[in-house]
Amino acid sequence: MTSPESQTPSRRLFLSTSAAAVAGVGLVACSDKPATATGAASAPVLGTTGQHAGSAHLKPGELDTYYGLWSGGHTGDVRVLGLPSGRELLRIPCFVPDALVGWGHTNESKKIMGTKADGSLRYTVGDTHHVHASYKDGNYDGRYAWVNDKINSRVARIRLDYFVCDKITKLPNVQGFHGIFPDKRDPVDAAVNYTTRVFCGGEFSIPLPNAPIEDDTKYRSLFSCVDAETMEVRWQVLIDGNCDLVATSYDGKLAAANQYNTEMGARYENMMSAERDACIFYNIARIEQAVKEGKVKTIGSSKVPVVDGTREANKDPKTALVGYVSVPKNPHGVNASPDGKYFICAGKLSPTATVIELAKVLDWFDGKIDKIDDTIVAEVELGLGPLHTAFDGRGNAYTTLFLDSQVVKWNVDQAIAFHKGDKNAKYVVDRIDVHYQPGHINASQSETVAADGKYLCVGCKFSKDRFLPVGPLHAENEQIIDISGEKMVLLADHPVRGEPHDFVFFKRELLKPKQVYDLDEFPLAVKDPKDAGVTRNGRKVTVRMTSQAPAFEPREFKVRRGDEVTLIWTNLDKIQDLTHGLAIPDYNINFITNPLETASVTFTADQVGVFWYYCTHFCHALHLEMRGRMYVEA
Ligand code: RUQ
Ligand code: CUA
Ligand code: CA
Repeated sequence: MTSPESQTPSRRLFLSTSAAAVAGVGLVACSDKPATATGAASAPVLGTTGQHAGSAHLKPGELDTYYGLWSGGHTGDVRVLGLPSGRELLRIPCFVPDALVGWGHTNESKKIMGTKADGSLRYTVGDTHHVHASYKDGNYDGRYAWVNDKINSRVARIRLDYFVCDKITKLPNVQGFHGIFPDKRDPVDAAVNYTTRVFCGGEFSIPLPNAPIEDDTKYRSLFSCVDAETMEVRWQVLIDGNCDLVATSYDGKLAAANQYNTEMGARYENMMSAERDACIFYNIARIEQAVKEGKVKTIGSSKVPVVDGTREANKDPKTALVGYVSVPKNPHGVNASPDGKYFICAGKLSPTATVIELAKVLDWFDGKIDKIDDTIVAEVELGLGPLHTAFDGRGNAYTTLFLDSQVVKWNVDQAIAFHKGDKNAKYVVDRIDVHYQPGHINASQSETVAADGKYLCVGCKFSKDRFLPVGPLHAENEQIIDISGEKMVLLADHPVRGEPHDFVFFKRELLKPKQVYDLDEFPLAVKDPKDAGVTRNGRKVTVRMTSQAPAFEPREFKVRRGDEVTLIWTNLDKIQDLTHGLAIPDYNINFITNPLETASVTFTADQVGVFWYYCTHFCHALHLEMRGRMYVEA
């Protein structure tokens, strides 16, 4: 570890277990820095430097130039933001029911979310952390995005043509599914230049198969590979330590996860007892070969093939499926530089960032390098509590400093030169105060070959005094920073509903969203109002319904008490923005259909009377008049 006086204040000490225990509060809470920062950092405000890429303020009617995908945290959704304005455009429900669209209420969404034998939802809570999109030729291709659910170890796929979740997969034998990243191309077939796999890191170690065993030395974690198309789990790797964040290389050959718990401790004191932890590298082609050759086992009732990635089984680099690179104490975050050369692990409990050269990692797997730690080309001090890193495509990295409430901009080549011994190499370029305690960070197009170095978004975990107080629960503060010049310029604060976590943002041209559905997307579509009506099969009744503003078809229908009613509804309005809602009073039913969308609900007609079903989504001058009667006869 190197520590130049000129680049980092002397108070930046390596946090030992005892020091951190004493100052434990500093690791979880925040300093009481006032809004007007008096620290050493320069924090120019828009307009004072005149070197900004643009304003975060758009004129009425002006469109944003970037799409942003934000994970919603324990609201279980993904949000779509326009950047640089920071305006929220949509929430895409995934793991948690949503009242606006009826997610978790319609039969179609329940099927995606997963149900119990009685038809009710298996899970109604979620915890999304990381959202990443599919790649082609090193840039986003607008097909899919994926997001993790930490609580129940599920991965959701979002179709980026309709901005909807279309599949959810549960990872077997995994608890605390944290990091997720799609591959960027195939490791062997050069023709497959797009995402075909999604890698998922298991954070918590558990007995495998799970059983109430107290001896934590028997616990292990799994790293999982999910097929991007079928969403089936292809294989898993049993590892020592745990997985935190995940990164993938541009050639498809490597994936990595930082490990903060190489100690495999069950309590935090034990999790931070070692001075160094690791970044584990996965050799994807070798793992797939081992799976092909059947060098696998299975765990419990799961049929997913599991290969052995423990240290003991991977000592010989020439046959190793994985390699463990040592990095300082409890690292957090691993990010791939857009030039494809490096993965960077931030130190969290160490004030450093570690730069690992991927060509050297491949050399190690080829037996050309003896010690895997010789793949480290820099380990430099940045500040206190480094967490995540973004890139501008001009050789600079931007790392959040959680404890310092700062973003530090540093030059990767200079850091490598400094690490090599050039004490004149100035790698820290700039620092800026953020408000407060930043976690994730990302730059426009950051982890793509097209990193454009224009904007930086910072997810601040504490907003404290930045917004009007609204009681004890604070809005989070997402800040946007102009990084087009030498110095960073803070452009705007955006309050966001808790608790967004990670995000990516990219040029709007990369997406081609459709605003009207295709009727053929839905096998149950009622394509013509003439097909609307009631059919009965014993106590099972099917109501086929269509809508065209301002009327439902049929406008009334009869069922009998005790019938199991399935109502299938197609919105036949094919004009963009013409969404209708369908609510049935006292039956707990309310969902929408967008233009040419079909959705259905199933309920038991258990109350007798007249029930006015009505449109809940403002659609027409006669929106209030858009209603009909359901008669439930005794
Ligand atoms: S981790 S604040 Cu859940 Cu994304 Cu780093
Ligand atoms: Cu249809 Cu309002
Ligand atoms: Ca540790």
